[in-house]
Amino acid sequence: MAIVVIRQDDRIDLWKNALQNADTSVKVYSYLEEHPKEEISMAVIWKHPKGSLADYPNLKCIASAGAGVDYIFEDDTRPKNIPITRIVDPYLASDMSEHVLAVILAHLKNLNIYKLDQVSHVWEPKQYMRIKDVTIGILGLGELGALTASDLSSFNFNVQGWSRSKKDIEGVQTFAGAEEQKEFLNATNILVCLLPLTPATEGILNKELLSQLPKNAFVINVARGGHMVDDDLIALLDSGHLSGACLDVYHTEPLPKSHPFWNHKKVHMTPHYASVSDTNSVIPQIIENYKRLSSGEKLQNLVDSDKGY
Ligand code: NDP
Ligand code: OXD
Repeated sequence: MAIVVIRQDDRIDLWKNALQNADTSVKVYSYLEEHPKEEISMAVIWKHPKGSLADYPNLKCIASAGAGVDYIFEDDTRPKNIPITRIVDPYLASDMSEHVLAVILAHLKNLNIYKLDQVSHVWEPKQYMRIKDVTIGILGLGELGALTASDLSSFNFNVQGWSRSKKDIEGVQTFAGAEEQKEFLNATNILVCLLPLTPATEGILNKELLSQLPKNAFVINVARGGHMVDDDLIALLDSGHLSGACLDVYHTEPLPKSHPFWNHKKVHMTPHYASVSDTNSVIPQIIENYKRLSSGEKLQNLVDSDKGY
């Protein structure tokens, strides 16, 4: 049994070394080096090249190095009947919560607009908003959404959240399912998307949904680019229905230079870095699952393949 790390970014050696150092008795390979493919039982992956998982005849587990697993389901050549695990980690959740708080405060206090004004040497005081006067609506109340919601509530924001099944989170008004979505949207001034990308949520941030937000609502997408219908967002920003958007995720990453988001004054962007798996924090759960795989025990942080998250 052995682990292969498959990812196409510059963190592949960091991940390989962190796994190796966490347990020197485990054999860990980078997919870029010569390695015995039939020995590999676990693939620790992040945005792997499509088709690469099919190279391992004895693969028993696909471990996503992040919380999202949409990119795994997009690969039709993946082995279908083995478990998929994902990252559930306190820092991944608290980093996301901190990011969302920072974006919201920057919006309330016009910091992004002032930065643009500074670049153009413009002195123009603007009305700011108060925490008590805005309602934050969070789409998705899972590991990240639930913590973000309760943290925002502890800062005295009015917070509500929407998910597939009903949740009970102190200080947060919760809504569930299609039938409660309209009420949730109608009362949301700042919408935060923390849904997984699945066939049911793809394109959910479209004209129909975003139009149900009150005028001047602000949209934060920190989930996946595939949730957003980019042209619908731009149309609602241009018509004045939405006051702005802050995006961390995009259909294509890095965002192509020609994309209209780059030059849109109401769009604020970060480069898919709201919250990143910290190897120090997350490697132990992967090694634990590797041991469980070896001894035939139930794995932690399993993905439900029927739901796709
Ligand atoms: P979870 O799986 O823990 O939570 C997902 C939530 O979305 C659940 O509350 C679930 O409802 C809800 N949901 C799923 N499908 C639907 C639907 N069709 N209708 C309504 N609600 C739905 O995910 P995490 O919180 O761990 O992560 C969320 C996403 O955040 C990830 O999938 C990833 O795409 C993104 N992410 C982005 C990062 C970044 O840096 N930008 C970093 C990490 C993650 P229920 O509870 O009822 O099942
Ligand atoms: C994740 C991400 O899903 O970084 O973990 O987007």
